[in-house]
Amino acid sequence: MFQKILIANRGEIALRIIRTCKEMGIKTVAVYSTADRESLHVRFADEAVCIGPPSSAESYLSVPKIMAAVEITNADAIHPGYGFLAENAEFAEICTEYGVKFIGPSADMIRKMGDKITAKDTMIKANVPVVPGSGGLLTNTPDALKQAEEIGYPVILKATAGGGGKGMRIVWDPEKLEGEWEKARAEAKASFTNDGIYMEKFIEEPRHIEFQIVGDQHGNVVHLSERDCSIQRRHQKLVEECPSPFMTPSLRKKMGEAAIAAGKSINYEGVGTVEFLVDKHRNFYFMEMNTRIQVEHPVTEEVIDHDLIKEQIKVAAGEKIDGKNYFPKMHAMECRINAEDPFNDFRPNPGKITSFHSAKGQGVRVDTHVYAGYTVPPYYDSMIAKLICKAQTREECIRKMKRALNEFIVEGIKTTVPFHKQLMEDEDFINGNFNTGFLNDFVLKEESDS
Ligand code: MV4
Repeated sequence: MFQKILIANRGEIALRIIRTCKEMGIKTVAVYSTADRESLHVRFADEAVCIGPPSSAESYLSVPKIMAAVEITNADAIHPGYGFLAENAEFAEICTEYGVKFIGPSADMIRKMGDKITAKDTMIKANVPVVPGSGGLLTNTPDALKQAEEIGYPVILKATAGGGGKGMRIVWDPEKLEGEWEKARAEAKASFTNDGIYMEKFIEEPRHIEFQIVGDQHGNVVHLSERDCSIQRRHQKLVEECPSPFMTPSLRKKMGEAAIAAGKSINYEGVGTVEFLVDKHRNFYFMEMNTRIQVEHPVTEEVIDHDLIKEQIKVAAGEKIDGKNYFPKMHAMECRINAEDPFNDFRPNPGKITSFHSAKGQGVRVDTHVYAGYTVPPYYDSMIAKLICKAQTREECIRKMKRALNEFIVEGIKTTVPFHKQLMEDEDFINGNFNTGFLNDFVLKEESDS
């Protein structure tokens, strides 16, 4: 087992990782930018190293600075968390060259899933259903028009280097194809420096359902059931839950098998997430695979009663997993509390938190790095807390979430709490009647002062 883990991240996830390390008897090293001096991850780690100014590029994304911190503290493993360097294949490679274990899959696995055309080809070979489409890169307009004709409109153009919605364009008729491809290419070039675009059938009103998987170094891959992440806005998830209200035992069996096949096809090591689009007929299609721990991992932890960070560290150290799939014993739901103004287009709203009272009580979990007096810096993402509730049924879980949201008090900055309160009262949400388009039509009511 590792002696000392350096956490190459900040915020709630850094704290989350430190907690598990302590329980496992592993020493921890925090790294921080000058904007994060007062952060709890810095206080709770055994050691902390300042790695630069607020800008991510010069701190949390700086490989030389992180490797220097490894050098001076003698850490034998690096946990990348999510975001920042978590899916950077070059970083994983450099860790290996340095003789420090990157807690996650190999550079090769990250690369295979990072390029979306390669990922799709890999899934086709593994018999995992993918969205109908040509698969290959678009090369010229006549050929693109021919492909679209074969697939049938509407089609969607996606960047092969993309993911998470960047560089996507929907095309409804042939006249628009050339222009939209042009725009997709420009967007992809600016975001990823790779302007490769591919085409697939546009699935209308899909649900986003993802499967948590774990693979060990001995070739075992299991799934830990699904999370429904359909409640999102501009590709930012706001609520995730397990079980999905749309799930059935037979669909879970089929999707779980597909997720395992996806993992096995690349000999996957670590925790990972296989994302699927699910249409109204319960056809499912591989969308992408995330080769990291995700923000919403607590939803799975609560329903299966296991620590996923601990599993991640154990498989990174070479331990075998037990080879069983896990199924939800409870219902769990997570609301992301962001420092954003939901009444003003979810504009980021950093600043000083003057008072903070977390929700508490049976079945309530809050993962957060903030406290009264903490200043949310403007440089990083705006999530300040994750409120996770669990109960025997979805109905009870929503009741508990409403109760917890009502006692969750954050003053000094605006947050997404009022949005979540209204969502929990929405009839379609309560009935599980939603897809990824749900928030496009969701109208927030102005708050009364009562
Ligand atoms: C799609 C799609 C419909 N059809 N692909 C969005 C993020 C990126 N991972 C892929 N995404 C989508 N791909 C086909 N062929 C609809 C989306 C999509 C979406 C997917 C999951 C969650 C929210 C979404 C919101 C809009 C569009």
